[in-house]
Amino acid sequence: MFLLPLPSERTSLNAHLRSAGAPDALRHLILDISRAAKYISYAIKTTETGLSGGTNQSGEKQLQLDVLSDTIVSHYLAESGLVASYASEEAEELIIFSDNAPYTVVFDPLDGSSLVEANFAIGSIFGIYEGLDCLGKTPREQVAALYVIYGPRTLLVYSCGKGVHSFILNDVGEFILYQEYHGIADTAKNYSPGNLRALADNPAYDSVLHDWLKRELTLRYSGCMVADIHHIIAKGQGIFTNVGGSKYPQGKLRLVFECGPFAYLVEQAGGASSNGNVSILDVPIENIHQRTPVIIGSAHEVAAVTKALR
Ligand code: AFP
Repeated sequence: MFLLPLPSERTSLNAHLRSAGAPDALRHLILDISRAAKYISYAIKTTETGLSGGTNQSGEKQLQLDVLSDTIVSHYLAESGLVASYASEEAEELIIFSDNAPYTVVFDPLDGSSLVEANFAIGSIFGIYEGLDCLGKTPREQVAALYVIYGPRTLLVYSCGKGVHSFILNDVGEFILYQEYHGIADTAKNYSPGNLRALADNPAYDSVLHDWLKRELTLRYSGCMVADIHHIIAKGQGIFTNVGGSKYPQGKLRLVFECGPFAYLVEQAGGASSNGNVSILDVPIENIHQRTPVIIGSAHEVAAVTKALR
């Protein structure tokens, strides 16, 4: 019995990108990234003891999954012929491929990799810029952003500036449309407070947390930014924070690989983002590994938290 919808009865990622008016080169690049994500999804499911590096049951040495994911993405970016350079969370420097390809890709190949052993949801994050580099630009200049969440199901969520849309990986290895035009309400009912170690020396953050507790918002925090922001996008409301304290004065998260792509997606869905002063989308990229405080999600809550943290 054929249980999958026939190809003509569903919208593929390719068809959706086409109907969203993505330029051909950008469409091909996003499709190549989605191919890398399928391999990562497969690697997560099939890797045995090598989740954090080691040897499998046959005694073969395995790469750590985050290193393996980085290698997979790098391979597909090179193969696309569309990438001038890329910046990966796993590499110190920008990697240059060519000076006559149209895009720069920034990515975290496996965010939340420390959670793999616990079998929590993890993900990959991507931002796409035009041109040879992202330095000196701001995340607002991204022409697309996407993430893939590897949970009980594998979903890909993208925006190329015309709303935020999600796709589910089906049994024959194709991403098919799951939901179009995700929206984020102004008011949050869920909260996801990161870097709580900062409470000890950031009294304003401590009072924000107590305000959430007093107002009986619901805690939803997994420790993987992809899963925690996906929760906001899937539920259509929520607030996520990761702000500074003595251990991480700028918070723990990176502007280029994590906060920038998510700010693009969340603002596309009608939410807001802030580094405490301006939208994350307007923070200049001075170095590819720079960290930034981040307050992101439902617009009213982002404004209230930003004010309380000043
Ligand atoms: P790993 O990739 O090392 O697991 O870190 C995940 C992460 O960068 C991000 O996904 C989480 O939001 C953040 O760390 C969790 O940080 P806290 O431990 O400060 O909550």
